[in-house]
Amino acid sequence: DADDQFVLDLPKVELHVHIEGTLTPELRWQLAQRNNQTLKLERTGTVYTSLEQLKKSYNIIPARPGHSVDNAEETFTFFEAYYGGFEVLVTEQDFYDLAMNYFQHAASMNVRYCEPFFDPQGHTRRGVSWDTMMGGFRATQEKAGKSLGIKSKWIMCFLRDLSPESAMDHLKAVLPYRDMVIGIGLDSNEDNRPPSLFSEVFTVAKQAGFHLTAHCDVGQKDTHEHIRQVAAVLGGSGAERIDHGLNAVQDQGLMHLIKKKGIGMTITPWGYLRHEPLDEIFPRIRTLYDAGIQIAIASDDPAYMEDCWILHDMLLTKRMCSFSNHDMVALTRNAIDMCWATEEWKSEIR
Ligand code: ES4
Ligand code: ZN
Repeated sequence: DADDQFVLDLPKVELHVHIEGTLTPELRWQLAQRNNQTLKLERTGTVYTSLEQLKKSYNIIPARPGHSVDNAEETFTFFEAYYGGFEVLVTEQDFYDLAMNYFQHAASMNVRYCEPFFDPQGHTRRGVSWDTMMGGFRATQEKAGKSLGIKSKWIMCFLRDLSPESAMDHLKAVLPYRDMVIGIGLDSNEDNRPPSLFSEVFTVAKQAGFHLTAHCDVGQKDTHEHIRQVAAVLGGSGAERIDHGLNAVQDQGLMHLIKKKGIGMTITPWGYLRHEPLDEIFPRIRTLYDAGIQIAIASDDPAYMEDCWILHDMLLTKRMCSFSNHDMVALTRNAIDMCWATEEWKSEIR
């Protein structure tokens, strides 16, 4: 309807999307064919012999309401599915195609600037070279800038379930590509992996001029302490953004800290429904917004989230938070304010 069209037409900035999380089953199938790879589920040895079968593996557990998962043999946890997908990314062309598929989707939703995450450790540990990975990303970035009108900068994430030493090695290795990379993030499995384990490498990254952010997902153990560390410790005095951090609403001290420091939060609503019901999620988003904290709506891992991209997340948020068109403009402005583009780029979007 007209309101949906209004949201579609908004010039968007996307600040929380994992490029590897945009690998659709169709593209994964195509890349596997091109690379002569057999697609299989390592845990059970199941071989995927058709695209239809592969698509079922995107039904990840725990299931959402209305998305039943009845055969655990053929289903993944999110991390199994996500890292399983990495295997088809081998050549520079694969990285180009992955990113171009995202940029095309993004352009169709009127995304004008984005800061996609990438997980280099998930590639270097399979023997992929930096030049392969970054060469593909660079070519896409240039092409998307020219032919799709989307500007971008990359955010390199450290896998927090790997060591801080590995993170430091990757920070050093990305320096030759630093014109492409604007920031450093922290993702992967948060269990027993507090951000403070990575304080040193984040401090070095900040000194090297990178912007900083880190994930504090919903439904995580110790989430309030993790949020506090991102807000107050990383980089010496805290990161500029928090990815997710929705549980801050339960802690007045954290709310105050985030507001006072002007920390922006990226919010990916569709993903949260895997952890908690609608009526837990949306009132919290509304609380952050009403408290005047900067939040930006984004998509996280669209290929693994029922093919829901930033537009769907925005429409869902609008409906469930009862946001007006005016509020949706304000959310879009937040994303522009929170992004790490130059003032010149920002003013082109505003
Ligand atoms: C992620 Cl949903 C989620 N959580 C943590 N790390 C991630 N990397 C990509 N998607
Ligand atoms: Zn994420």
